[in-house]
This record gives sequence, structure tokens and C-alpha cells, in this order.
Amino acid sequence: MITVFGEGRGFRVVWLLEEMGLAYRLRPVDLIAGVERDAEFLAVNPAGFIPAIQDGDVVMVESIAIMEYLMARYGPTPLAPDPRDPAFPAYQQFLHLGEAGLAAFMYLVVVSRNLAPAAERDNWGARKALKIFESRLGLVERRLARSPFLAGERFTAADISVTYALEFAQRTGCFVLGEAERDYVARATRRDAYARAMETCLATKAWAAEAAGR
Ligand SMILES: N[C@@H](CCC(=O)N[C@@H](CS)C(=O)NCC(=O)O)C(=O)O
Repeated sequence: MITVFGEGRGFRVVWLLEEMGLAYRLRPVDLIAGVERDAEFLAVNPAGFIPAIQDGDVVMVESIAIMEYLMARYGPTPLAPDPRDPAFPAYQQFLHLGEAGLAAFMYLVVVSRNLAPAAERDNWGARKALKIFESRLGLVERRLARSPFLAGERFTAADISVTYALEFAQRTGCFVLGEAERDYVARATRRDAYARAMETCLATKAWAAEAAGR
């Protein structure tokens, strides 16, 4: 049985597991309370960030790497086009851009605006991170002008990666998505596996409801 530690970007992993129909359990990790006394989690990821997975003897961190592991280990799956498929380069690029180009930079904006001491909230690093997020988002917009999903006509794990980043940006109130991105998020999340992942990830579900009501 695969154990997923923590929501946040762990939502990507849970969504993927639901798409693939694999058995798993979600083990909540409370970052707000602090992980210092969570010995079971720290034994899995001594660096203390989420998500992490444990699958037998395998322990991994980094949501995109975890997704690639699960698809390679338990696939093949239509979520990951074959490397010889013409959809593969765009798939591979946007799978990684969702974290390395979008969520990681937006995370710096979010923690600066919400967690930093008042005098440090508006800082050069956070402003630069927002600009980088916007420039990478331009690549997503260009791609979506040509196809409904990032790898082409079919939904793939690249859409899980980028959709998470866009929902993260929107729910934190740090970015307002344009119409094309909102339509895309609606298209990508109109899936049974997404709904099941939401029922599992109760903190994410509560956060989405709170953001929608703002
Ligand atoms: N690139 C990593 C980012 C992981 C990350 O920053 N997670 C956040 C919450 S979603 C976290 O644990 N932050 C607390 C910390 O880094 O100490 C991934 O995609 O898994």
C-alpha cells in the first residue's frame, strides 16, 4: 500500500493515484502546527516538507518525481505519453514547468505575502518571483490557444501538474487567472478522479471551499 504524506502538492500525487486506480492512504501532515514532534513523518522526510511517499522500501519526495515514479512503476498509463509519441515533448516540458516554473515561484509569493514579518512582505524577491510566474504562465496560455490540454487533445499528468499550480495561485488570492486559464482549470478538473481526490484531501477541500466563498 502506498502512503502519501501531506496534502499541499501532495494533492497532485493523490489525483494521479486516483486516475491510475491504485490503492493508497493519505497520512496528513500538519505544517501549520509544525512537524518537529511528528517523528513518524520526519523519519520518512527528515527535511520536513511535503509531500513524501512510502511504497514498500521506496521513500521519495518532490511531487513531480513521485508522479514520474508512480507512472513508470505502475504504468503504462495514458497520463504519460510514450517518448516516441509526438505529444511527449510538450507533456514532459509542462509536467516540469508546473512545479519548476509555476508553483515553486508562486510559493515564494504566497509565503512572503502571508507568513513574512509585515515589513518584509513586499520584497524584491517576491516581486521577481511573481514576474517569473507570469512569464511562464504565458507559455501555458500560448499552448492552450492551440489545444485543450497541454500535451494536445488528451489529458495527461502535465495537466495535473499545471492545474495544481494555477489553483494554488488562485486560492491563495495572490493571482487572478484569466478567462482562458479558468476555462482550462474547469476542463481539467471535470473528472471523477479529481472529485475523489478532493474527497480524500479534506484540508484541500476545505481550503477550496473557503477560497470560493471569498
Ligand atoms: N518542489 C517540491 C515543493 C515542496 C514544498 O515546498 N512543499 C511545501 C508545502 S506544499 C512545504 O512543505 N513547505 C514547508 C517547507 O518547505 O519547509 C514538490 O513539488 O514537492
